[in-house]
Amino acid sequence: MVKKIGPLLLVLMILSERSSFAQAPLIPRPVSYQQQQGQFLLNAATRILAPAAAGSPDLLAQTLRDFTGLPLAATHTAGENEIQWAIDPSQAPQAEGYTLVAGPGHIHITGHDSAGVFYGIQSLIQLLQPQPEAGLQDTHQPKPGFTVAACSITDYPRFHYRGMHLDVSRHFFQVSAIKKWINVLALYKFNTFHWHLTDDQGWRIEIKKYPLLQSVAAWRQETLIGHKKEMLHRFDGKRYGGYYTQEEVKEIVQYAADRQITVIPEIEMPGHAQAALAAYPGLGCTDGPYQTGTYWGIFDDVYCAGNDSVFVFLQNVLDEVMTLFPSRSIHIGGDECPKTRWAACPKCQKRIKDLGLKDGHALQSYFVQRIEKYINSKGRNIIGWDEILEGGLAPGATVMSWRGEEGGLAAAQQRHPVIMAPESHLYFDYYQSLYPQEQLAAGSYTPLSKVYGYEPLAAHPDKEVLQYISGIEGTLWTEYLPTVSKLEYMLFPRSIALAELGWSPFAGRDYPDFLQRLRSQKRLLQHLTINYAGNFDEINYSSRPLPEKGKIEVSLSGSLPDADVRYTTDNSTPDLQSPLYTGPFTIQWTCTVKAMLFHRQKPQGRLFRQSFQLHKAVGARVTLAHPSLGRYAQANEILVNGLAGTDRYNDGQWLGFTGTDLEAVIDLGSVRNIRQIGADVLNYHWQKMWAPVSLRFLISTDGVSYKELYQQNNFPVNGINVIDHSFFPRAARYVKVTGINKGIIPEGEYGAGGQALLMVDEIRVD
Ligand code: TNX
Repeated sequence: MVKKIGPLLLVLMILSERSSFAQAPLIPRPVSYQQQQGQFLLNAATRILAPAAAGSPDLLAQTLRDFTGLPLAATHTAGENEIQWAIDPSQAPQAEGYTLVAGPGHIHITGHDSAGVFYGIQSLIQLLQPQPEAGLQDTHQPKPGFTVAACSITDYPRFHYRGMHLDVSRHFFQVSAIKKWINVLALYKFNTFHWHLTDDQGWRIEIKKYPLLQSVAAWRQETLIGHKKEMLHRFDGKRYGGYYTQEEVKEIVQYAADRQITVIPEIEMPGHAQAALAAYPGLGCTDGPYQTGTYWGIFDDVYCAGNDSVFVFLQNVLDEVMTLFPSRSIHIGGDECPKTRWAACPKCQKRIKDLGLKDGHALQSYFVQRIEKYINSKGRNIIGWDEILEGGLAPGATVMSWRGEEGGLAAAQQRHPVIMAPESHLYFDYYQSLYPQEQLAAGSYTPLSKVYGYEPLAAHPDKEVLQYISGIEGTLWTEYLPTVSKLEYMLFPRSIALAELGWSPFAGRDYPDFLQRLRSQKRLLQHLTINYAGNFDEINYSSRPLPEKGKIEVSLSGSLPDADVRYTTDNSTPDLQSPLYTGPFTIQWTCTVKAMLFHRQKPQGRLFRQSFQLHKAVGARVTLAHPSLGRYAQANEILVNGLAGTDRYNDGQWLGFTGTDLEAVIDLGSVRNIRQIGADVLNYHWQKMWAPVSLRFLISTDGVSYKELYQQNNFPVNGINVIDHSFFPRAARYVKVTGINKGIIPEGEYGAGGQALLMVDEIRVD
């Protein structure tokens, strides 16, 4: 056939083929998008033709009116300049799926169901391009209208559970803020809102039977200032709280349902219950008094598992909750429940004895199963954090895997539905940038690219197991997010990346392409007054030591198209006169690289800064007696790469040792004169990271007999301990650094009884 086509036609075909590859600026990326000739013009004369059966047509039409500011009158007859929608499962065969055809004069949206129609309209909103001089923002000007490039879309979701979680206990958000949140979730085709309503620091849902939940548990005396890791704790002295009335809850549930979102309530148990205990001390193991939590963490005071009136209380609470929330699933928490009080509680011990249970963990499982039976008896299922798996569950229970993916996989193997919400990739309370300018966050580092790179179905090779993974969820814990604007900053754009993971086929996943579409959505986010983090195009770097020369090669990169990077190494702030970055450059002494993006000669975003330490061990060979394993395993050489680990402890610079000691030997290559030695170790007990019991530095010229140079046994800093020791010059080729692991985490500390992590970085020799 190709032979018959003339060359000109072939060129035309290739061109049109190309344009059919052009991406729509849609997020999530649709299953298929074909661009066509022409465009639809949406203006004041455009009408809407929609049967009443296709969802709530008024709401859909109103959504379009709100976005465009155009009247968009309803019509009942087919004609020109119309947007039409309908439900037709034969045209859009997948649940929640839709087709959208836009051409000059008409837009047709066909949904498999009302959700499909709704999602077609969300796509249409994203496709609207304001005509010149009409901004979505300027509401006072008459609107000339919008264009939609002619196209044909077929679309449906990859996962049927696409969730976002919000903690309203640690900080409380008004109904209006929740509605705004739901609007944006809907725009990105999420279908589940997991509402974390109770925790130690506040009970946020009205329960009519228990008025003290409103007057006591909904309030705390004051709130911690700064990060929980900071010792001593400081407080703001201000009473804080609030709760949603049942009327407000109903309003939110309906508001979400209208937007195809199921709200799943979470009532935490048996742990994270201190606020409830403050109101009703009889629910605890001791008689209290308790007070609503004023700082963050895990509290020993939990619901008593030996006291039947606790179950009566929870069942009564759940009765009211189930009346308010029609969701099939009710989240009962189940995470982070210390067994300390149970161990000392006669009632709990009696229960253990009477039922022949093994220990506190079995008691937790008894607790969860008893509640599960109750919820099942009401025709509902439970969801719980992965701890609920320990001890066995009824078949319908869904496991939400947050401590990595292992819990989820174990649950899937037992044929439980699983939602992947691994803390490593989908916790949006973590930092999204390594720049020191970021505002306080919970810890750790989860950039947009890492979220986008998450693949829930890569967790296991067996398709049988994978079929139980029903979806994914991002979580937003709000310890450090007191305002809507900070909440949004953490959520966007990471939740938008998550939306694509949940909806779009894996095959087309492409980060640069996603970034391109994301940039084109900035206007929409601004229109919605979302305070998104615009730092995803910031400068990144990589570096590698050039050992022979005692130098480090530095590469800079930025994803912003058509932008220049200019940099300095003399501590000055880069300007238009500073060297233009054109490729990797070398540095040969300790310095800070500063860099700035310039777009059309104007600086963009924040100043990039990275310090490099050029010492004698940079690039040297490192041998470890015991390998670093697990989450903080890295190449040995990061110990001597000239870069120091930061307080974002998963920045890739720290080398972690669990269950073993540190014993590193650094070979300088030849005998050198040295007079200074050092290393960094991390004390973050709230992350199970413990400085070594002792750290020793030894030197040798032959690698056989070593002499001790320095030993340190005390690391007082809560955070990064910098050890530097100077001495009269000595000859050495080998430097040995040993650190004795703390071993088992002591009682009363986070992770007590488990293995401590010894975290070490940059070993400096000079
Ligand atoms: C762990 S994730 C928690 C929450 C905290 C969060 C902070 C989970 C089930 N429990 O209580 O808010 O870490 O990142």
